[in-house]
Amino acid sequence: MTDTLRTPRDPATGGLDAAALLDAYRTMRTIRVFEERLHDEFATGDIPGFVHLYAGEEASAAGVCGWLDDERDVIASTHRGHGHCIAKHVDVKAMMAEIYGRVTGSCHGKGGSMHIADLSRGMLGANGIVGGGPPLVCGAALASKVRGDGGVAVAFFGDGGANQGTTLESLNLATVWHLPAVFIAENNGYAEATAAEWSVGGGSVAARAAAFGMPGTTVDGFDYFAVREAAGEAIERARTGGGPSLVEVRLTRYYGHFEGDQQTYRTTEVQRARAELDCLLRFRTRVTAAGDLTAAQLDAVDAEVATLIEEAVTEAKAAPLPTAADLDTDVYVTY
Ligand SMILES: Cc1ncc(C[n+]2csc(CCOP(=O)(O)OP(=O)(O)O)c2C)c(N)n1
Ligand SMILES: [Mg+2]
Repeated sequence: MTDTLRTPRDPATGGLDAAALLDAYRTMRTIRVFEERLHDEFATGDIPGFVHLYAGEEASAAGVCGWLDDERDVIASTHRGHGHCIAKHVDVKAMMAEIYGRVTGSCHGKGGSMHIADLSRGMLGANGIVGGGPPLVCGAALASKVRGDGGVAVAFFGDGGANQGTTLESLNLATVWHLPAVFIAENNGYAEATAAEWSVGGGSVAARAAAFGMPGTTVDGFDYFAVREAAGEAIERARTGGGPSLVEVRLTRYYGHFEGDQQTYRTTEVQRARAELDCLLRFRTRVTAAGDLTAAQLDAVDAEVATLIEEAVTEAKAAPLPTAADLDTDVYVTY
């Protein structure tokens, strides 16, 4: 039960081979470009509903989900869910179409940004209810435990979500039921405009783990390798019957709480984070300095991702909207 800032065991590149490193970079880069493009597209007025961007936080989704498989492991996400979806292999074009409200979307255009879900990838859903994910994860983890399939369920939530009763009840239940669950608190310093420094009693989400009898740790969320190591320990513990863990990932969101947020509550922190801490830049520096990947290999991923996102937007805009006849479908699950 520690609350120390972790550094990776292997100071270079986490012991990953070139293919795994490229995969991790591709995930983070896809999230970044997806979000930056959405930032631009939202400003045109073509996207319905609310959009909360995850840019800046990529190392968390990639560092955690890199340990999970699509069949037996599940995640529950938040209102800021695009990064989690991409890292859990939800189809990027279907996500874009969903955000545009098109029938080709992950949920046939009926969910939008905050309700993207894909059970075939173990993605239980983004969630408009702050603190809504942790109880779902307790249920999913219990199901895995009963089935004995070795599956792990992971809940992502924010510093604001960490103060919700549902999250604290879930931490308790996960311990009492000794569940294969992992709780990832993404502390980006704010819940809407409210500073975590003010609203998180005790100052540390990770320290709360001790009250529920589970390990808690805090990790630098700009460092992909540090997140990967901390999450790997927690996921391994869950998978091998060791019960739940809590990992607090400290990071910064690059855009406002929602698209349109004037951000009057902060000044230079984003500029500093982008220039000095950025997870993609740090990853690039680390892997090229270690000689594990070349700049050309990373540039090739950048080009591949740029094409994917361009196609995703073009195809989403060209896809049809749901019709009135679609209103009655997908409302209830039929067994
Ligand atoms: C139960 C509930 N209460 C309040 C809200 C309004 N709300 C939406 S996002 C948000 C802040 C969440 O902050 P945090 O959990 O830190 O996530 P972040 O936005 O920083 O990723 C609030 C209060 C909500 N959606 N659901
Ligand atoms: Mg927050």
